[in-house]
Amino acid sequence: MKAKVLVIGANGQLGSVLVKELQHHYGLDNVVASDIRKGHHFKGKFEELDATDREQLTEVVLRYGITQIYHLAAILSAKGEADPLATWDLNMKMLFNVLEVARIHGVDKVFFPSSIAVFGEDAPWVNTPNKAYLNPATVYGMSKAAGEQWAQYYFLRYGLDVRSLRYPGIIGYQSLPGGGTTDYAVDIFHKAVLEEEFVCFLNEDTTLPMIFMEDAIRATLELMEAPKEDIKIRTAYNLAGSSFSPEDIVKEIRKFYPEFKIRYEPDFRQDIAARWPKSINDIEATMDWGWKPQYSLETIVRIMIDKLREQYVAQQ
Ligand code: AKB
Repeated sequence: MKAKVLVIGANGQLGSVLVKELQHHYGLDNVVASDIRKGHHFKGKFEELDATDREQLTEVVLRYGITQIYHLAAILSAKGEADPLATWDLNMKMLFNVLEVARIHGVDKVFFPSSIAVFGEDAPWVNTPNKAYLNPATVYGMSKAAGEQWAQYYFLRYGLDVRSLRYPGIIGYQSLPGGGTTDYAVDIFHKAVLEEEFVCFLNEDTTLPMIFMEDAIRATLELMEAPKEDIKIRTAYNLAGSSFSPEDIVKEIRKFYPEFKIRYEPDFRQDIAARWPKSINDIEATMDWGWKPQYSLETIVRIMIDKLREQYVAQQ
């Protein structure tokens, strides 16, 4: 049977890029992009969909005969702290709706993104293993840690093929992140290319796991395409790209913009970052479905600067 794919949260940093890749992969007519707001101008099908509304979600799934759901909508780590209970409610409600609608209406596969935010102070900070203790300190991290358990529950109890990755911070030129602790690592490139000073909300030496958008998209598709029997972890797979700090990025940016200025003004996001791993061990992803990242910091910086320069020139 031909795949019919629904992407929830299609206007987001990852969603807007993933939709195009899925359209390329499955054909324009077989992908339905959806978001709570119109906004992005996708070619192909788009639905204004509030995933907290189970009836609306059911209607879209049935109308298009959806066989795969990529559920990307969530309130992220930094924004989520402004209203903890609302963040929990929203993130969990959307996930339960997706899992229930998928179970009841026979959707073949569900993708649920998790995050390095599931880890907290009691996990090893370096080379954090897949099975490390999870004690997240943000509501977003708590919703992802609980979500992983629910993903596994739906697989074990109902046989629903839910797959998940713990994304590091995603860096891409195609879209802007919103509400995360790793957002600085995209914003810094925009400031560099605009030749403006960057005010960084993390300390200069705060090393975090990051991944280039192209690697993140490829990992997602590779996980979702892998034979079912190869998916041995039904909570979520650790995923590594490369790890670096603001000062590491600055060093690379100054190869292109020697005058680039940065000021460090750490805020509450520094406390969030301080409890996250510095680097991730993703051996299970490598062993089970062949994951291998391709982009180093040096390459990421070169591509980000080239592409953003092109974008800003085209806007003039
Ligand atoms: C965030 O910073 O909240 C996200 C994430 C690491 O999940 N980018």
